Formats: sequence, C-alpha cells, structure tokens
Amino acid sequence: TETIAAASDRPNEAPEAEALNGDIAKLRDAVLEKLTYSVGKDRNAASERDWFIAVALAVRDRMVDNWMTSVRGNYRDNRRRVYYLSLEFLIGRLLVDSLTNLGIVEPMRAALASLDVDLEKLRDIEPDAALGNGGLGRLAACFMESMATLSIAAHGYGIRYDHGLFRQTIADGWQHEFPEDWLEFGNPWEFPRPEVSYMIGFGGAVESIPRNSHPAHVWHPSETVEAVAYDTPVVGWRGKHVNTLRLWSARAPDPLKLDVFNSGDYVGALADQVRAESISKILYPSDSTPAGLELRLRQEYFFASASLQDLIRRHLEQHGDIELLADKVAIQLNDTHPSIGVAELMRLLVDVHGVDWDRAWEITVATFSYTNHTLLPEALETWPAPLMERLLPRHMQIIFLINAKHLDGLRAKGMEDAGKLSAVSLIDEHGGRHVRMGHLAFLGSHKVNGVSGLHSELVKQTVFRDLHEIFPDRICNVTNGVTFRRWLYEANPHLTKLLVETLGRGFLDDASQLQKLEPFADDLDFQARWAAAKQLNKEHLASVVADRLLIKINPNALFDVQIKRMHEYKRQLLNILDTIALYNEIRAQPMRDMAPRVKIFAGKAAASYQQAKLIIKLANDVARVVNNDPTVRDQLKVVFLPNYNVSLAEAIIPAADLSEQISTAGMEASGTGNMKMALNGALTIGTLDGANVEIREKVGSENIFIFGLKADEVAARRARGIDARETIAASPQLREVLESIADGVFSHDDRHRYQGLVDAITYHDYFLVTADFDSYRAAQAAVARRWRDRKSWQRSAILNTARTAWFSSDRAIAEYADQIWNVPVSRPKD
Ligand code: GP0
Repeated sequence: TETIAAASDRPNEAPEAEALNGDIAKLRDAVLEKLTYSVGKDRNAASERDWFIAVALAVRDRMVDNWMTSVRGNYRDNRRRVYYLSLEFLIGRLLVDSLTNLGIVEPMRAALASLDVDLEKLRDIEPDAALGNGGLGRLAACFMESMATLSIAAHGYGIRYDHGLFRQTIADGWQHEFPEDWLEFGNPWEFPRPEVSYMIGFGGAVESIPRNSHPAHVWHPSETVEAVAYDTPVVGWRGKHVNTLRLWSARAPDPLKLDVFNSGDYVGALADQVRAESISKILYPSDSTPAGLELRLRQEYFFASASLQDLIRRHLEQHGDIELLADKVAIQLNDTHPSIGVAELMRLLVDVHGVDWDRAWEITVATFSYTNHTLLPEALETWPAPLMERLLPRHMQIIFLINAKHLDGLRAKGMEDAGKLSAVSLIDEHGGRHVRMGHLAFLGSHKVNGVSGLHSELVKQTVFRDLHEIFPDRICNVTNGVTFRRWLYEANPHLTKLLVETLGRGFLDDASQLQKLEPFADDLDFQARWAAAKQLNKEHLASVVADRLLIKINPNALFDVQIKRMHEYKRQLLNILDTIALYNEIRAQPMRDMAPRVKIFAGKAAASYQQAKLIIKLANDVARVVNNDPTVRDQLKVVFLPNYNVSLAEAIIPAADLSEQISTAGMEASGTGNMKMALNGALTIGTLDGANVEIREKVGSENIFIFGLKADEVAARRARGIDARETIAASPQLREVLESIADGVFSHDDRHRYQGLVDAITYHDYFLVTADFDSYRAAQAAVARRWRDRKSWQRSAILNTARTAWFSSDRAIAEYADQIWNVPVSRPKD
C-alpha cells in the first residue's frame, strides 16, 4: 500500500496522515470488492469503465451511513423539510465531487495507484449528468450541495430523463445536435426504488357528487402513468449531512397489451408503454424559449404530482395531520415549470384529503414559494386553456375557482379598473385564452424571489408590477450563488493549494475568510505564485484546445472567455464584432505591439433557434479566417470549443483571465458563470446587468471593466426606436466591421450568408449591439492597457478572489432558509 505525501499536497482534506494510510488500505479493499462482486470483473480484465463503476460504488457506500443518519435525524428532530422542485438539475460528474466532500480524494488516488489505476482517467470517463439547459439547472445543482452542507432537511425533486441536454458537434462551423446517452453504461450513484411509485392521471372527466354542504369532485382520468422513484444521495461538505435527490421515471401501468401482442400487432401492443414512457425520455432542449408542446405540460404535471403525493405521504407518516403541512413543509418552485403544483396541491388537499377550500388555500400559500429567473416574455409560460382543459380538467376548474376568488376579493376591496383586473387575472384573454403560470405561482406562494438585486427590482416594475401593488411584501431578492467546492476546490486545485498555504484551511469551511487574501494582493512573491497557478490552468486548457480543435494557443496570451448558452441577449455577437475590429487593427498596423489574446467561446444554441446557430457559424468563420491569416501571427486566436457542459466549464473557468458578461442591461437575470470566473481570479468585462452590479460592489470598480447602457437607458433607447443606421454611421470602426461581414470577408463560399444578420442589427437592433459597440471597444482597450501592466492586473485578479466570497451558494441558501423557508442552518464546523 502506498503512503501519501505532505499535507500541502492534499489541501482539501483535514485528517492526519496515519489515519489516511489506514484509509488507503480500506479503500483499496472496498474498490476490489465492488469490482469483483458488483461489477463481476477480474482485476486483470477490468476496463477503465469497470474501475470507475467499482470506485463510484465504493464511494457511494461511504455516503450511505451518513445518509441513514441524516434521514433518521430529520425524523427525530421533527424539523421543517424543504422540497426543491426543479425540472432541471445540471449536475455534471460526481466522482471527484463526492470524494472531495467526503475528504478522501488523495487516499483514493493512492489506493488506486497501488492498483495501477489512475484516478484522473476514471474522472474523465464519467458521463456528465446533464439534466438541465444552463444557469437555472446548474443553480439547482449548486443549491442541492449547499443545502446538504448547511444540514437542511432538504429533498430535490425532478425528472430522471433518459437523455439529457443534446451533444453539440460543430461541422464546417455549424452546430449539429445529437442525442445524449448518460445512462448507457448504468448510473452507479442512484438507487432505483421500484416500490416507490405513484399513479399520475391525464385527461378524462370530473364527476360532481352532491353533498349537504357543497359538491365533492372526483376526477376520473382516461389515462394513467406511473411515476417511479430513483434516489441519488447528495453529500455536503465534510460528508456530515446527506440529502436525497429523488428523480421520477415514467412507466406504463401495463407493460403491454397481451391480446394485441398475441394477435400479431407487436408495435400496437407496446404503444401505450411508449406513450407513457415518453414523459421522462428527454430534457426539453430549450432555454428561455417557449416549449409549447403538450409533452412539456405532461412532464410538468407528472413530476409535480408525483413529488406532492410523495411529500404528503411522508408528512402524514411522520405527523399524521394534513393541517400541519405548512408548518412542516416548505416547497420551492424553481421557475414556473413546477407551478401546476399549486393547483395539484389544492386538488390533493380538497378532493383527496377533505380539507375545505379556504383552509386549503391558506396551507398552499404558506407552503409554496417561487423563484423567477427571467423577464423575457417568451420564457414566461402560458398554456392554452383548451389544452389544459383536455389534459387536466380538474385542475382547470381549480384554476378558474382560484381566479374567481382572487378577482372577487379585489373587486370587494374596490378595484374596478377592468384593465388592472385583467392584468392580474390568471387567464390571459388576448389571442385565445391562456393560463398564466407565473401568476399562478405568484398567487400560490407567500414569497416570490428574483435572483439578483437588479432583477428583483425589475420583477417588481415589469412582469409582476400589478400583482406587486396588491401584495407589496411578497417579492424579495436572493442573489444567486455557486458552490465553492465544485467551482474552486475541485476545478482549481492549484489555486486552492496556494490559498491553503497562504491562509490556512479555515476558508474551506468559511468562505468569508478569503478576505484575508487582500493584504497579499500587492505582495510580489504571492503574485508570482498566483501567476504560476493560473499558468498551469492555462496550459491545461491549451492542451484541451489542442486535443479537440488541433489549434495551438499561447498560454501567455490573455484568455478572453465567453461561455454560456448562445442567445441574442447575451450578445456573443458583440464579442465577435470586437474580435473582427481587433483583426482589422492588426492587419492595418501589423507592426503595432499588441498584447496577444485568445478569444474563447463555448455554448449551445437551442436546436430551433436559427439566429443563435448562425452566430455560432459566424464565430467559427471568423476563427477560420483569423487563425489562418499569416499577418495575425500569434497576436490573436479565436476558438469555439464544441459541446460546452459542466465538465468543460471546469477546465475553462480556472484558466480565464477575462470574463465576458456583456448582456443587454436588464436582460440577464443574474448570471452565475460571472461569479465562478471572478472567484477564480478572472476580471470581468460587463454591463451593469444581473449580478454584475453586485460583483462590482464587492470587488470595487477599479477591479472590473463596466461599459454600456444601463437598464433604464436601454428602456429609453428602445422607446426611441431601434433603427441603428445613425449609430452605425457615427462609428467608422463599426461600419467597417459590419461591411466586412456583409461583403462576405468571412464567408467566401456563400457571400450573402450574413446579409440578413447585418440587416437585422442595422434596422432592428433590439439587443442594442450597435449602441454599446463603441463603449465596449473602449472597455476592451482599457483591458489591454491593464494587461500590459501585469502587476496591476494580478493585484485586481487576487482582489477578485478575495472579495467574492459572498457569491457562495451557502450564503444564498442561508438567505432562503432565513427569509423564505424559516428553517435553521448549521455549518459543517458547528
Ligand atoms: C433563466 F428563464 N435562466 C431562464 C431559463 O429558462 N433558463 C435559465 O438558465 C437563467 C438566467 O438566464 C440566468 O441569468 C440566471 O443566473 C440563472 O437562470 C439562474 O437563476 C443565467 O445564468
């Protein structure tokens, strides 16, 4: 058995070296046992995947003891439970995450080394659990980890999609989508619970049974689907508390119609099963675009109903009294996706558990709270009333009744303005009746939160303006956060090691101690070590780029990074225009001494979002031209890394020098990539949007590059009109850039490819790319000047890390616990 080296090589772990050596032997035995008896392979025949499964199973065993203890503790203490309902959990890989939180990364590495197995190789074999589209889903994953870290009795509920977010390839510059298959070789982290299942109904009719007081309602669905549970333990920092992520899979109650099968119609015999199971087949590949399909509503109801039935069963088992539900349960709705749950809880309380309507509504509102993630109108879900009527007839009745009582109450209070009443109605009457799911979530919740200070204010002023007037205490703010375990300790071990050597281990438990780094910002010796850590991360990313794209990038260049979903409001186009302007400068003045830059892009476009896909093509076209132009030499490189996902983010973020957060002000609710990069010592170039505002407050305006129109100026500018011809005429640089695109400089094979794109921003620049261009260019010039003064740059970078502790998801979750859920938290060291 190998022993392990100095404590400084295992910065993330506390135990003594001797204990570790004992642990190494135990881990080795545990892995070998799993390989033999669970995987069924001999050491000599085992593939890397076999080893990965064996290790994951051995690690899972370690979690289970604390899981059982946590579950028993949750029952014993009678604590209020938190249920986080989310249609997305963008988890990524779990191997190193679990090892880190259990404090056994290095012992496991040593145990595996003694078996001639390389932990890093196993790490790369694990497929990402990509059950989410982007920020919203990744936030849910960070929150699960922080809720476990803070010992909250929390459960996540979602859908176990057979296929997560599509795999993106880039062929000839164009995005292509392929199905993703994360379960292909099984999932060692989960426990299937075939015995935990619920019937979920669809369609049919509602029967009214006359009674003395008021009629009872019985829904007779015409179709039922079974929801089956799969549980994944979620381990918090230091392994103390373990929560459960319960994901539902759809199953047909009858696997096949035997008579139809025997008659020879094999496909027909399986039709019901296929229809039922399609519910959990695939994640909706949409981000902030409407998913107006029936299947999406079926997914939403399926998971909301299964989760509510499950939590009510648990509540009644423990407390025996449905009246106590709101005291013992807090349910967080992650966006409107689970908001049909408001009507479902009313149905369960009134129709199934016999609670009277008004009391049921009180319980519902006290139980639910809702997080809004966007102001984009196209992302605020509404369902055609006829569709909901057909699929969920009883819920439609309930929604109409909630609405009638809501509007009657307002009229009784003297509100008569028909316009106001229709603005706060659950039913949108314009252009065919639609149910407003945001309004349903708002009315059914005691708290509604936005995800950054600016966003929460805009929520009050825009989407929920009229409802906010009626319920002025309901909207609050909880600025997003990210888990430092994954996004600092695991993704950036070089920096973490330096921080431990400099500050001691205290910051690992209490991020606010990162402040102690401030005095080192001017320390030249520390700066040198800081730069060395960054350099290693950049070399690693350069090797990833070389592997995947066969492009050589210079690790000494400024790594200028924009990684996020492709969307017009996020303005990758603005960054591409800047790239072209830089390219023009280099060609015009080849002898000018420039600081070399690498522009790094990554991100997926929704499959149906043509404009976003065209912008991907443009980025790739610009990359091809720039990277192959001999006059450019090493001064500028452009790379578009395909298939952006959590694992790729873990490689890019620690290597970033500059973080691009350049959305049109007022449009990015928060952003979370902005926090991850600032924490890892990148400087931000950004607009005053989302959490950028708070990042500037924390890091100081000298340590961030802010440019562009502010949210109120964006509104004013749009009100004046978005024809950009004057703006373009006034900016020679912008004109040159747009002309070169329109002329086909980057598309010789199809000269008019970008004519439509250029026309669009010329005559109808809704996202104000042109309006912010000059100011963005000026900010980029300031970036270049700062970069040349490397000491000053490093000072700012260090201060970014020192001052971003507030963006920990532990802080965000502690705020939810205090302001919204009313549950206690305890820190791992308490
Ligand atoms: C918001 F509405 N977000 C949506 C959506 O459908 N998907 C999604 O990922 C994002 C916001 O755009 C965000 O600003 C925010 O930080 C995140 O939700 C979590 O609140 C981008 O990161």
